[in-house]
Amino acid sequence: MSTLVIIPTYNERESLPVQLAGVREHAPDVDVLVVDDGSPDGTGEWADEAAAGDSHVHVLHRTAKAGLGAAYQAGFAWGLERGYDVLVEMDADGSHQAHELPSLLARVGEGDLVIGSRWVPGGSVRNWPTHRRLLSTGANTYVRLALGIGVKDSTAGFRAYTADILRAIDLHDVESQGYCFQIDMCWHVLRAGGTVVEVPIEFVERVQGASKMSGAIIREALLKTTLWGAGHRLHQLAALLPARRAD
Ligand SMILES: Nc1nc2c(ncn2[C@@H]2O[C@H](COP(=O)(O)OP(=O)(O)OP(=O)(O)O)[C@@H](O)[C@H]2O)c(=O)[nH]1
Ligand SMILES: [Mg+2]
Repeated sequence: MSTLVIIPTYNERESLPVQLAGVREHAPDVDVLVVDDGSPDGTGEWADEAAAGDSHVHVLHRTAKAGLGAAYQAGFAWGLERGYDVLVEMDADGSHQAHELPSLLARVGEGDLVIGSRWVPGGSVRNWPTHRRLLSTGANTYVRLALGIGVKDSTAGFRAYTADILRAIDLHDVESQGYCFQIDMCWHVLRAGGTVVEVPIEFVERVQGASKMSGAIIREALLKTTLWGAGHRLHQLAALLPARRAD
C-alpha cells in the first residue's frame, strides 16, 4: 500500500525539520507532502531544500494562508491524482508523534478512516492546560450529541484515510477550515457509509511556534455542528412521516 503523509505548514520553520525527520525515521517507506501557504518565516524554502535531497519528500506551495482545510484539500487532490492508497493528515508542530504513525497505519483496513484519538482508553494529552482539555472534551461531547455519532475524538487531526473513502465523498462539499474541517470530514465519511476506527495516541502540546487556534475557529465548529445535527434530525423525522397523498 502506498502512503502519503500530508503536513500543512504555516510558520513552522522550527518544528517542521523535527517532524519530518521523525516521519522519515519511523515510516521510511511513506512519502511526505508539505503543503505550505507561503510562510513568511521560510518554512517553504526549507521544505524545498529537504525535498531536493530526499525523493520521498514533496512540497506544494500555495500563495496565501487559506486555512488548514484548504491546505488538506489541496494535499488530498495531489495525492489522489498520483494514486496513493492511503492519505494521512499530520500536524507539523510535534503534537502528532511520528513514532505512533506505524500503529495508526497498521489499523487501516479495519476502517476507512483511522483516527489517532486522545479520548479513547489509552489515549492522552501531554502538557495541556485545563482550559484546552475542557475545550477539546467539551467540543467532542457536543459533536457526539449533536450529530448522534459514537466517535470520541472527531476533532483530532492525526488520521489516515483510504483513497477509496476520499473518492467516495464529495470533497468540494467540505468547506470548513480550522478544526471544524476534522469534524466535517468525519461526518462526511460516516454519511458515505464509511467506518471510523479510533487508535489511542498521546497528543503533545507544541513546544515551538504559535498555535493558529482562534475564537473564529471555535465559533465555526459550534455553528456548523449544530446546523448539521439539526438538518440530519429533520431529515430523519421527515423519513418517519407518512408520505403525503397526491390528492
Ligand atoms: N498550509 C497551512 N497550514 C496551516 C494553516 N493553519 C494551520 N496550519 C498548520 O496546521 C497544523 C495545525 O495547526 P496548529 O496551529 O497546530 O493548530 P491546532 O493544532 O488546531 O491548534 P493547537 O492545538 O493550539 O496547536 C500546523 O502544522 C500548522 O502549521 C494554514 O492556513 N495553511
Ligand atoms: Mg497544533
